[in-house]
Amino acid sequence: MQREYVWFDGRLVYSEEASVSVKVHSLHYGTSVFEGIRAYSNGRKLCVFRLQDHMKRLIRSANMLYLKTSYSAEELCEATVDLLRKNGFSNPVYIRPIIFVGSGGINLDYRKHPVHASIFAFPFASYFERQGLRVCVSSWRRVSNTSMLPRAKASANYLNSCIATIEAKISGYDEAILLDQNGYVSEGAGENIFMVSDGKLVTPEVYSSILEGITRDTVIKIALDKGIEVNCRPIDRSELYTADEMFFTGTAAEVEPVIEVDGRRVGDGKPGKITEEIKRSYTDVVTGRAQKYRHWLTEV
Ligand code: PY5
Repeated sequence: MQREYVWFDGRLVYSEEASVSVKVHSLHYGTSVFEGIRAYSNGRKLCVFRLQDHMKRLIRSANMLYLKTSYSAEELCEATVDLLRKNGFSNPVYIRPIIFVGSGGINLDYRKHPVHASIFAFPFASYFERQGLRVCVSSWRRVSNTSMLPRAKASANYLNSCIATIEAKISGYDEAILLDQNGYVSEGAGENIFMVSDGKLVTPEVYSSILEGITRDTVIKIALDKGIEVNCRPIDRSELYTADEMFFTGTAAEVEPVIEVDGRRVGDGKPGKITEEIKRSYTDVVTGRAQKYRHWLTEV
């Protein structure tokens, strides 16, 4: 078996060599930021989808948390391509870059602590175990701007996502939808959410404490290309129960239909037509079949 490589602080090393101490600050306080990126085959080569946009968001997340990394977005993009070349993974691949605070004591002000960066990748097909999800509105609210930084893809935010996911699964659902502090729909535990109502797409605006998803942005552009109107606005919980169609978007989740919310069927309880159409177009875009969006692909 071929040994797996990981990019760690500027070098490609064997996976087992990329290890850290139990003293690292990020293990104790969640002081890290990360990204989730995918690469798909275009039939000839593996292509990373919107690599630059993901790495820019990573650096923005780091800056929001006073995390000073010595690597630029461009350097991290190059490192990703090197890593994928070195590993020679089969299609599709999930890529996980992380910037984290290292060892330096238990003080909460970590600005003088060392900061590490790493990227690993692995073959990864679907995030959800089944197609067409049964979901619930969580009893937990999405982290808000009054206490955290929802815009940052910060590891600490994910404890909020984890507890909501586990609560939903214990109750027999596939995924949780979190409301924002004002009671409006925010997003899934690890995805953005869209509804289809009267042929239009509706998705929460950025002010509902969402992570501004790159898949969300991709889907909005795909919908507008098709002449489908997109409204970004607050969504009431009860509106979820009247939607014709619903789906999640995310790098891991891709475009995933939701067929039931809180025990109520969405539309006729099957993945909707517009959802399926957008899902097909999304696959075309990420696999290089859509000429217009080839600039989003980085060939490995
Ligand atoms: N909202 C949250 C809370 C997320 O975790 C994600 C992505 C998104 C929205 C969608 O963002 P994007 O479209 O830019 O991926 N979640 C990660 C992912 O890789 C981690 C999931 C466990 O999809």
